[in-house]
Amino acid sequence: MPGLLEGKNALILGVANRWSLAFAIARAFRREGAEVVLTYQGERQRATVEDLADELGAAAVLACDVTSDENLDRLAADLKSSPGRLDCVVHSIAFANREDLARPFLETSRSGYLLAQEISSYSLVAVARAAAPLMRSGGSIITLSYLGASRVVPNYNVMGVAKAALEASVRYLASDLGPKNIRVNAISAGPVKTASARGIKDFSKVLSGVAQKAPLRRNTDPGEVADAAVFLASELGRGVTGNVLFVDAGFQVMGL
Ligand code: NAD
Ligand code: IMJ
Repeated sequence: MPGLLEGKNALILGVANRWSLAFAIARAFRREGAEVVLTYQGERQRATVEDLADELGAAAVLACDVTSDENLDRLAADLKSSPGRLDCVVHSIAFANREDLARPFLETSRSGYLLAQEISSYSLVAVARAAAPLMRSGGSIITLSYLGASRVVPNYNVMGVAKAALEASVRYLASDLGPKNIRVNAISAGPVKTASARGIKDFSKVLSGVAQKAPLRRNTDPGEVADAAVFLASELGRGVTGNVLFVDAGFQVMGL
């Protein structure tokens, strides 16, 4: 049976290691027949991401720190020469200062606020602008969000504000790029134990609390997030843009 993404070229940003949601998405995209290009943030990640790329049969591995316009320009130029056309982009990137995820939100510094916004929200706009000219047959841009965008989640703090801006950016980008048949959506994933969750205060309690309360009475599996990304990247998602799709075992519908 042909895969859902046969003949498509995908750029996936945000693989740090094999627990990254971006890696689960890359695996699902390969399973469905896509060619994938991975990026890594910096030299420290290079060897790990190259190994994971080999394991996947990725077409290329490129460096891209999203805070650098020069890196983004080089990425766009490299992609223009090969594979030449892009159909999907997955943006799976977030960062805030660790101390801003532990003390009251009220204490957030100007620089900490701006850093979280730059890496976790503005970078989607920058990546979309770099990638859109390569999406000549239309395309699908997917980012990862979290419930803390619209509800107060303990310790999520400045990241919640950045995710709110990210979800609003999804809507404005969907409006700008829709006429080119480029769709832009977010997947709001339930908590998953990745590097970005490690060391977060009481994260195990968050996981067990969600599993108790969610309609499906369990946590979110990275493979479920990845399959939703396949849907959004494929022709099956052709009518969906500007949306936030919750893949969270239903947790967000609960009141008490
Ligand atoms: P992860 O740590 O594996 O991924 C985060 C990625 O962001 C890393 O690959 C890191 O290199 C990258 N990154 C940070 N700063 C960067 C920069 N300046 N330039 C380029 N890349 C940079 O963790 P993850 O949980 O897979 O997170 C991926 C996305 O999923 C994030 O947007 C996160 O907010 C979101 N998310 C995670 C969860 C969860 O519980 N793990 C839940 C919902 C949403
Ligand atoms: C992160 C912080 C506080 C509560 C949290 C999280 N909950 C969940 C997360 C309940 C699910 C994970 N998440 C959704 C994120 O987006 C994480 C982003 C993040 C994590 C770190 C940890 C290490 C660091 N900076 C970070 N920046 C962003 O130094």
